[in-house]
Amino acid sequence: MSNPVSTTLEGRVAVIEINNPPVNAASHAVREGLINAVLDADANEDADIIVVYGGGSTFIAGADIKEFGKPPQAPHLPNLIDEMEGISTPTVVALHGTALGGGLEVALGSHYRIALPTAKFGLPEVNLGLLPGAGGTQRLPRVVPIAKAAQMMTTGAMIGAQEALELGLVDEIAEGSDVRAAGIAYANKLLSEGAGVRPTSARAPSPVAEGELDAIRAKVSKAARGLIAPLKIMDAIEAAITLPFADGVMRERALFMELMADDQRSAMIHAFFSERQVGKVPELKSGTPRDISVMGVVGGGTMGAGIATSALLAGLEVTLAERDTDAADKAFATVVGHLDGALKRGKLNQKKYDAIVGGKFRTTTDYADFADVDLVIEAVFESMDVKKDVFGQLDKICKPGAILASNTSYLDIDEIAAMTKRPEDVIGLHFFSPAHMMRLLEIVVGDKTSDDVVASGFALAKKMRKIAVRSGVCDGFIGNRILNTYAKALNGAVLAGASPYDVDRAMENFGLAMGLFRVADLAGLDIGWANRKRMAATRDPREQYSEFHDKLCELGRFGRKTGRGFYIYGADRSETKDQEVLDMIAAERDAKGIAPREISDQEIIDRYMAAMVNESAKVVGEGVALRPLDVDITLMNGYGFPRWRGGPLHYADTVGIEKILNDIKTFQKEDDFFWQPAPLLEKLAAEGKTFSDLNG
Ligand code: 3H9
Repeated sequence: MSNPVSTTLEGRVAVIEINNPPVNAASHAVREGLINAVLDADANEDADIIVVYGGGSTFIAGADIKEFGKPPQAPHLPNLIDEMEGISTPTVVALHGTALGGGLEVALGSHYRIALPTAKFGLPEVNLGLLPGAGGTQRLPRVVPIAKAAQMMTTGAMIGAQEALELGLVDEIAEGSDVRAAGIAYANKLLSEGAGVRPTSARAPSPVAEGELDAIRAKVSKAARGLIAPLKIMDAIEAAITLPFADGVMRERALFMELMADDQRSAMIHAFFSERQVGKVPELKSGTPRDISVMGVVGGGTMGAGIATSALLAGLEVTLAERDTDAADKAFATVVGHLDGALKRGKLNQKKYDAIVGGKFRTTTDYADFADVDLVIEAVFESMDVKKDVFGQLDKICKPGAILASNTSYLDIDEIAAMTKRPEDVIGLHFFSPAHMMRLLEIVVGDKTSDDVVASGFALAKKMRKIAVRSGVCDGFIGNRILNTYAKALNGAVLAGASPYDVDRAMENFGLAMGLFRVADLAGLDIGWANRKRMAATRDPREQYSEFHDKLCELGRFGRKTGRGFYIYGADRSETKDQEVLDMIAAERDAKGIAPREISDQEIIDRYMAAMVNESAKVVGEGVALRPLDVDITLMNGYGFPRWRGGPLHYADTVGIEKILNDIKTFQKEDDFFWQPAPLLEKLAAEGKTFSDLNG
């Protein structure tokens, strides 16, 4: 392999360029090339100072994640950085793009740092279940205040050049956009000032006030929710404060190796690569995205307003239709409310905000205003008849080539498309609520949807900064179909003896932010009720149907919005369990002749996971999801499945497919209609294969 690191001499400055596209990851070849280049420059009598920079669009964006899990090859990054720091020739890094992880650690090991104004810095290892393992946990607390170091490392958040300058993380911000020239100019300036080496490791750690570290640790522990890396990072920071540098580095190493060996690390790296893989779908090779700059939205409820906001934030022009002026005004106010929030959070600047409220966003009561839109998305009531009517009208009004999209979360896109004379232009774009916040977007491809339209959907998702997952047509698509199945399994656990509160506790301890019943209360119990009514006529009589959700709805208990659901909600945002709910469930058990038994939290999770993995395997086996990773991304980004567990199918690989299959067979004894193993699950078990083998 050719050397990705090259050196040129500019006067007395040895200029070292790293060239390992796309992100200059510190692969083995980069590490080897860099250490050789630095040592050669140090030995070169014609070089008085060294500049290191990244070729292309960025400095080093971190260690090469693809090498993780393989036997490590010397030179190792921590040793390389120690050696760089220890040479007698002053070293400058010139930073642009994103100096992340191991890249920022290389910068911290250099004697001086200059950055372009657009450069960003971060130690995002925590997002991969890791800690900065090349001296970062020991050097950063010697440069920036302890609280800032902890925040950067435990959240992985990036900072900009100006903040880095104020913190002393960089010494200067350069003018212009030529990082190489900036590095050389700064090196010459340092030479003229007679600057010498300035090892970070020789500096004292930033001061820490009495009790400060404990307070930070308590905050980090609360936010970690099952993730182990943040607290290990705190251990490493404590070592930076209390131990000599060399001992602190050894402690960092030991903690890093612990995390490296943990399942959380492989789960989060699976999540990282899957997020990049999920957008690679066959239609992108054959299809050409259409230009989408003007969008129509039908319906200004929670979903429609959220979708409109998301499109406006992405720079599109939006016309939203409602049935009358009052509803249109209300939708306008909702969207403006969202935009106000975005303005406050710095997601939108004043100029763009003014342009949006000043005309880029319009409401109407007449579909005729959709005549020139590039894409129109319907977000009306979830009823096939209503949707068919809307699509029939849109077909007549929208210009040729306009994309007609539905935000349905369950209904058959092919049946909707059949209402138009252009089924090839019809697609499902299933946003998640609140649509301007949630990152997931299911792109539902109908039988006749053209490749160009699919490619357009993915391009739109990118513009909106959404994670798009391709789904085939089935009831509920990937996400809601799987949700419905594990909800049935958990309702089954309740009928068998658990309480809804037991289920929520078990799920939350497993890592979800909210259990099934809390989520149902938040979303509104009437949504599931309407859906169950829709399905009632086709429900198999062999299904064990739990009635307690419907009973609550019949009492007008729709969840949070009515103050009562599975929980009772107080005006002070309090939430209490309700004996009435437990009595109602007990009555249902009596009526069904079920003698309740003790259900452990472990059994609740086993049921939840077995049902979820089994349905996921059906979704993959039937081709509704392209690959197991598409399911994992959907559940992690739309249904609160903990990222550090890597999604249900990564989880299945981790605990073993045999274990899942055995659980299904155990539960089958109780209800052999519901618990039928997916053919794909049985096939993988028989062949000794994993879901990961199907990810390609
Ligand atoms: C670390 O440094 C550990 C050390 O502390 C200790 C070591 C001892 N390696 O995201 P994009 C690929 S841990 C390998 O689409 P963007 C990526 O998969 C590391 N590959 O671009 C994709 O490939 P493909 C700490 C990597 O412009 C392509 O590059 N660092 C790596 O939207 C483009 O990526 C991090 O965690 C990598 N490190 O965003 C940073 N990074 O084209 C992780 C990217 O085949 N990276 N690739 O799909 C990022 O956050 C973003 O990629 C970045 C660019 C912001 C850099």
